Amino acid sequence: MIRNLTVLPLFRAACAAALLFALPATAQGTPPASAAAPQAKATAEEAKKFAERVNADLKRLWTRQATAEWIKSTYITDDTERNAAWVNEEVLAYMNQAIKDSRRFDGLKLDADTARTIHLLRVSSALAAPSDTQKRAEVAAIAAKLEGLYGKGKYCKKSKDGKEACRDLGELSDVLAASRNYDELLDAWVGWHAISPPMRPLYERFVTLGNEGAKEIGFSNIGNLWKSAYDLPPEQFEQETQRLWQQVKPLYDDLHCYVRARLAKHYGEAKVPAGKPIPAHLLGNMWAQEWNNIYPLMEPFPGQASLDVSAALKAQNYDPKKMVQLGEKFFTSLGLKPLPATFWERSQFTKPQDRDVVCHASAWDVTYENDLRIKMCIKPTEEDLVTIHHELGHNYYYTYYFTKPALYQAGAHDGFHEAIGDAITLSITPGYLQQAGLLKDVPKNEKNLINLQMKDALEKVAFLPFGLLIDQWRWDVFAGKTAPGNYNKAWWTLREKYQGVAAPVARSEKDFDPGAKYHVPANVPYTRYFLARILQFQFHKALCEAAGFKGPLHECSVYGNKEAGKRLQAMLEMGASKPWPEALFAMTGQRQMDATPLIEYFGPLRGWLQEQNKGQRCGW
Ligand code: X8Z
Ligand code: ZN
Repeated sequence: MIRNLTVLPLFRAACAAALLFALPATAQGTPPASAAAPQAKATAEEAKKFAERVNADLKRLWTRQATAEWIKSTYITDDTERNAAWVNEEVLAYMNQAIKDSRRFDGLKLDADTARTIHLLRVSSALAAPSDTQKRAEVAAIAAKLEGLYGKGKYCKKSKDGKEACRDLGELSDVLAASRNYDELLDAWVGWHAISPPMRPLYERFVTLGNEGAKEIGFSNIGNLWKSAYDLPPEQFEQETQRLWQQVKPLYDDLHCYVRARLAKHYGEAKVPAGKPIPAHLLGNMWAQEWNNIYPLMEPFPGQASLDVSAALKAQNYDPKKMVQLGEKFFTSLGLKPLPATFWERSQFTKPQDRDVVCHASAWDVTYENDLRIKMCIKPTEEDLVTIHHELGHNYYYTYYFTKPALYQAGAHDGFHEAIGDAITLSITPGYLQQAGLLKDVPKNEKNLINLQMKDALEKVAFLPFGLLIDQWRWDVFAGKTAPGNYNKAWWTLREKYQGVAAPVARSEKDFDPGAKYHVPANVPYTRYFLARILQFQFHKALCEAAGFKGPLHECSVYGNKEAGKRLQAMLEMGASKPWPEALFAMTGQRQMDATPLIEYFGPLRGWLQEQNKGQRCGW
């Protein structure tokens, strides 16, 4: 379910079925308005009514969709998959028809809300389906199947005693995070990447059918539909992403150079050669997207105060609920409201033992009426504590806009939604953690600062190229620039180009490595996370200013500050009602996304990295 931007697979908003009452006469397989009998000239007044009806229909449909998706994601079976696919079919049918019907109002002078609603209707879904009933059913079934394959993915192998043991993504990720043994890491990496080849033919068909659907509603392909959701022409949006990448690339390059040199010390120059991409399985994460798990190998000044929050969580027997409560406390300290009681009753915090579920974290408002939940498989680690804040950021967006019409129940753009919780985690300073009892005293000195910044950069800066490249790959796939026969090759070309990482063993077109990353089989657009990594620093700076903080950005924590809370709440309440530059302006006083605050935040580390890298052969 992707309503939430966090994870609805198909849609940016959950959806579902009550088509029968849906749109005028046309919903559900009947011919589009343009093909029907000639209609009287449309009026602005009709457009307004149309927009109101669409919002009401979508709220009902999306609630059904989210309900089916929640059940499926927390209990993967053939039945729950089929059930979700059915509902998705209905939503897809509704969307296709409603968008076509909205064309009647093209060229009319509409009031701002009606115009925005119609625009959002056209771009708010991450998938479009053809109006052909069979094809629509097929694309919905494929979508459910793809996510199911991912959710059920396991790596099984026989041990020496002949017994077969299987490990899921959580267990394999633990190996990637903790092991420092090259071959053991390789085994876990290769094992997980064996789940996705069966997805390949499904994905290929998914692309064909999705593109057909996109064309019917006026987009050249699904990638262009996605790129059109940023209040900019799609080409200009693409340029924006490149502009932002150019702002941060030099910092990424410095980090990459340092990390590679340190890895070479541990694994040997032969395995990690200078001037070459880093093998993708050595960076502490299945996709090499965030590198904080290898902090112990990277620690600039060993022997300083411990920054090991995971150890503290374990030592203090933090259970998942207590971790979520700690997250909630940050938000309420800003003066935001507590989570509703139903959140605690309905969320999935831990992995059920008796069934397959989608463990990939997500946040939901199932009924679009403050029915907030998170779905996670929480472990007592710092990584999961950060993810909890991320998910709660989504929930706090939901809770402040749920009274708005359905199409306004979304972020200013999807990157905003992803950035809220992350902006809050930037306030999780050692001082805050100390007060929460999760760190001992971390004296303020240069060494501790560089250690801390290294840890942050391994998470935040390392992610940037990965956040960008997933959709570079999909945009090209949807546009037909990357043919199915080149899916895997194109993937590794981009991973090398942007991240400077390489596949650790030879890959071929028998593999389908993009499918081993959740958002590809789940069809969740990914550029949002790239934008969020940048926006969160802009938000953090704005919140710090609202709080009256004076001092370097990396020292600021807005914990407990009601002024910062007010500033945040004002933006959350806007939902998607205004083009995003206005929401950004309300929060930061700027109308452009800008990576300067990110660069500013990492100022101290940057200088230190450049010193370390002197004489190194950087780049790849
Ligand atoms: O998918 C997520 C969230 C849910 S919206 C857990 N994230 C991306 C990922 O895991 O790949 C957050 C960071 C990037
Ligand atoms: Zn998210």
